[in-house]
Amino acid sequence: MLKIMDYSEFSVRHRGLFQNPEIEEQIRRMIKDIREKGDKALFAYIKAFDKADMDNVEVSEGEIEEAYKKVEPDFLRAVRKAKQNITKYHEKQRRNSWISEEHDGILLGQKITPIERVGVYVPGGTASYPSSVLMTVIPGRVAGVPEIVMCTPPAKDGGINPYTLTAAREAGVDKIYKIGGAQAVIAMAYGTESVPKVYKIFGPGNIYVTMAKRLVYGAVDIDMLAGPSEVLIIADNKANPRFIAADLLSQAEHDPMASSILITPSVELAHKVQTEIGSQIEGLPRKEIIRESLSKMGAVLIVPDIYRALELANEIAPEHLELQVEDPFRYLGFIKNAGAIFLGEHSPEPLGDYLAGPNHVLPTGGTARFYSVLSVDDYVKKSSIIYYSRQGLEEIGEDIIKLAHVEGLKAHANSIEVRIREGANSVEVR
Ligand code: HSO
Ligand code: ZN
Repeated sequence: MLKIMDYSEFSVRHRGLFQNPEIEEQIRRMIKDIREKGDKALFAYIKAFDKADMDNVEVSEGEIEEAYKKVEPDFLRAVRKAKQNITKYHEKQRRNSWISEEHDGILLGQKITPIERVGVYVPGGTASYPSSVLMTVIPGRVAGVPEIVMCTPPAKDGGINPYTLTAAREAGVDKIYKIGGAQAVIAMAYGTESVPKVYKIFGPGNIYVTMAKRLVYGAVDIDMLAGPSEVLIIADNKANPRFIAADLLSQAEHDPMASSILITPSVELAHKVQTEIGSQIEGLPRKEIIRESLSKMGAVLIVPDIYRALELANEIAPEHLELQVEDPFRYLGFIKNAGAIFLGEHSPEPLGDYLAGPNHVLPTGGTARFYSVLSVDDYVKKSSIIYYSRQGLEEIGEDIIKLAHVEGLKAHANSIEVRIREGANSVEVR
């Protein structure tokens, strides 16, 4: 099910964005509808797709209290521990505004302002992960975002997964709406009578949600377009095949299109991992998904040495990269493209999914070449601050005027001239 091959036989699969003109057209129509008719259109979509009680899309305090009664105490304990670690890690990312004095009374700086209101989408069903609620909400709280709203689809009985609800409350979500799918994204992007407009939308979702995020981008910002999970493990001959098999299986269980790849110079290890996978998979409830994922997207690649493995990893640019090799820190400098890097045999990928502290929202599909892991930076804006004294402006004024003239922008030049040239242009100088 997991093919062993020489690395030269492997070509990086195209993992580009899913294109679907029909879905795109459908979502465009929904956008037009909800923008024009607000709640009236939104409620019609909720009725059609979410089957929820339309008079009341906002989750009440009572529902949250009920959810707390349903979840196990050790779930809450784990969520609180995760919250602590995630908060602590993200606090280190917080940037301060700064202002610095140049010469001649010139002050330059950068002001950091949290985005005023953000929206988080949380999928329903089996892909409803409380851990993703924490990962998308906590960095916003750390950044100082004043208002965080969340949308998640209700179950058939109109209720919401109690794990999602309690995780949302623990993470600090202000308002929760029972809306799923593309209509949730569109409502948050444009605002309706019952859903406030947000300025940025975070969180994963199915193809409809992802397409809606793509199409509302510009009207609002979005975090990124999430694709199926990926893990790439680089291992040497001393690595533990049981650990490696377990980690490959862990990502494969996410999605039939998830990709789990092992790269190693050791043919012996490759065979041991294959055997381990065969025995470990038997105990896994999602083995059908895993089988499909491993046979379609999985591979074991044999390379001449670890350096060739690292080159290949840079080419693939995986979401998660594990280095199960001796002295993994040695290779850190060679890694250019990876969303998250896990070092050593006791740092498995699921550690990062839940509790280590760093974010688990990561670039997929090779986008680790240019995108970063979700961070506090994604929840703030930066404004530049400029203060010049007259003397400071005089010193560089002629250069500005020159550049303005070259660009054919006389009014730009004038704005400087009226300040530094007495009586210039007969505009009154204050
Ligand atoms: N590994 C996923 C995140 C996740 N795993 C959530 C479990 N829960 C991101 O690729
Ligand atoms: Zn995972």
